[in-house]
Amino acid sequence: MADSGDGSPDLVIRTPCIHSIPMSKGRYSVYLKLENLQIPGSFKQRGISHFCKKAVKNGATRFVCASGGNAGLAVAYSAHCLNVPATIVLPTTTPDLVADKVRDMGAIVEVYGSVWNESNEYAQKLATDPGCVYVHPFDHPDVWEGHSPMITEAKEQMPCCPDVVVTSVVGGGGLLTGVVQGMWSAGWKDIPVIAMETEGAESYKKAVEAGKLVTLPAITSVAKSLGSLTVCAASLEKSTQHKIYPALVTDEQAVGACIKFSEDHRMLVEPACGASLAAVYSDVIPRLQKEGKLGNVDSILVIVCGGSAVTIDKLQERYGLQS
Ligand code: PLV
Repeated sequence: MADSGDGSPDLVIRTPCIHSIPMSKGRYSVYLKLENLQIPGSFKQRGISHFCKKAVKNGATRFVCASGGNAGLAVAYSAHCLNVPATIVLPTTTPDLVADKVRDMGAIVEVYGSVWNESNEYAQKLATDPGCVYVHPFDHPDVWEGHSPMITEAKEQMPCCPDVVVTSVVGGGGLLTGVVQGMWSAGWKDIPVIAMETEGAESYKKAVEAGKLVTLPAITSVAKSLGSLTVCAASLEKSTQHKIYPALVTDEQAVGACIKFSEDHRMLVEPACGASLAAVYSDVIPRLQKEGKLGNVDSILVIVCGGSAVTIDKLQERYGLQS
């Protein structure tokens, strides 16, 4: 494994940032930061591996994480590379496919709770032994710090500054927090962010509207990886410091965007990521322009956050939405 320059193994790929010709279609230039190409399948690898490396330096001998799936895969992969055992607690909604992938990476899987928040309470109880470190999938400064270089890399890779950055923030809001931190490091403080959620998982939009954290009664969207009932306080705070526009798409639009993306770019991503792609494939940008939130848009940077809970069959069945 390559060395990251400080003697520790390099667990993160410098992903490509490509100009999408099919998604641009002459309206605006769409650039895609392909975080789906991280080895465990999502952007989570950035923040989680950064957290895990620091924890090992500080004496961690075991990791425990509760995850909707993608954070668990990132912990399992990072732990494997760092030679540390890991236990991943998955909610019952996590598909077997993802549980198997976590096991393949050498981690122990425990299935507990119908929603991430319940799995998380259980994981925190497991992590009380000395040396055992609980890895939070989205609410930790090291996680945000690890996510942020995706933006500074994109700045080096793009021929121009984008007029807007699109990201699927939600779940816990860790990705959004890291993206905004990266934008500040890149000198992109004035560039707005569109924070995409699906209807039924809109814990961020609700929090921004209320000006305080809001706990949803349940996640009713198919975008289960976005499924934290409450976002982290840091992501809400960012909305007071940066132009962040929460926007919603339907499950149908998110799944439709995954299908279109597979045709346009020959890659499979989860509906959690489809929510961001749907910002381009559906009418989110003109809608925000009409509301006076966005000005002229010539170029867009979309964070393709990825996700492993997807198969060709699931996409063909449209995640059961038509039945
Ligand atoms: N996934 C979390 C859910 O936390 C997890 O445990 O894997 N896009 C994808 C593909 C994701 O998997 C997630 C979160 C997000 C976006 C949202 O990221 P966050 O949580 O940092 O806002 C409950």
